[in-house]
Amino acid sequence: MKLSLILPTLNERDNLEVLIPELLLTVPQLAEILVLDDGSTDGTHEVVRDLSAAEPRVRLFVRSGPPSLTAALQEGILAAKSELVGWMDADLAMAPADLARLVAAVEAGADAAIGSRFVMGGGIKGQEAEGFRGRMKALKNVQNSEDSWVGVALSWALNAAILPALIGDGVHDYTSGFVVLRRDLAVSVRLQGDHGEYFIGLWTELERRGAKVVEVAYQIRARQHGKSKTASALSDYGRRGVRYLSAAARARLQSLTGRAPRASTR
Ligand SMILES: Nc1nc2c(ncn2[C@@H]2O[C@H](COP(=O)(O)OP(=O)(O)OP(=O)(O)O)[C@@H](O)[C@H]2O)c(=O)[nH]1
Ligand SMILES: [Mg+2]
Repeated sequence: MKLSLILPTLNERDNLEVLIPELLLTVPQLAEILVLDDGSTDGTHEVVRDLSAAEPRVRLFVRSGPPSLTAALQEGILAAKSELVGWMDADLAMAPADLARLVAAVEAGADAAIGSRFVMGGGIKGQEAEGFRGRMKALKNVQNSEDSWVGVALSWALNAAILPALIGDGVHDYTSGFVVLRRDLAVSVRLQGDHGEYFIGLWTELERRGAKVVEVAYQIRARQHGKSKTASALSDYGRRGVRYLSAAARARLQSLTGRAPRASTR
């Protein structure tokens, strides 16, 4: 099966120079790489244009309008041409070999394969050993990267405790952001939100429709080049936290109303 891969970018020059050649070498199903950029000023455009001159599978989309990870992904889904569509961060957080494992899971019969940090064999940034102690140690390890341990700890708490309590059982990586799915399915779901919270609405909607969703364990890697676009100040974490909680509440409501019998119009 052929794959259209979306890479959302905001100042990821150094990462793309490594990531795109590695993807092309590692994932034979890759029919196209769509780079959806939001006003990068670090030379990201030049790097992608150079790569696309030598490799027509690489396409650059320069977005206009307010920067938004969710809007960039939505635009990429609509532009994708292959039977499968997928996306991953462009900051080398996800390994190309793991993308190949997601593609294999869909080829084996799933409608969607989600990369999961929270199933056996997966890991959060900096994690070297399984279990609670392994995750605590990860918070220390991540301090040698461009990622903040506070962000990693919040993401862990969200996925392991807060979102399961609000939404109930489902996939284990509620905010994964690493997925391969059938394009017809992707096109039919509207992504909602601004940043990572869109993912909650995506997988809950897939499950509500009865799609076969599988989780594939992977170890996320800490950022080594470029700056994180997620929160750096405490107030930002608060703002983003509210968005995640609203997305969870919306998903919960939709699943409840979706299962309720329709009111009779007679
Ligand atoms: N097009 C576009 N891409 C974005 C935007 N914000 C972030 N990205 C990209 O989305 C991916 C994820 O962004 P990161 O800054 O790594 O944020 P994150 O992975 O959610 O969280 P951390 O890695 O924990 O900071 C990266 O490839 C970014 O370049 C945006 O507004 N527009
Ligand atoms: Mg990242």
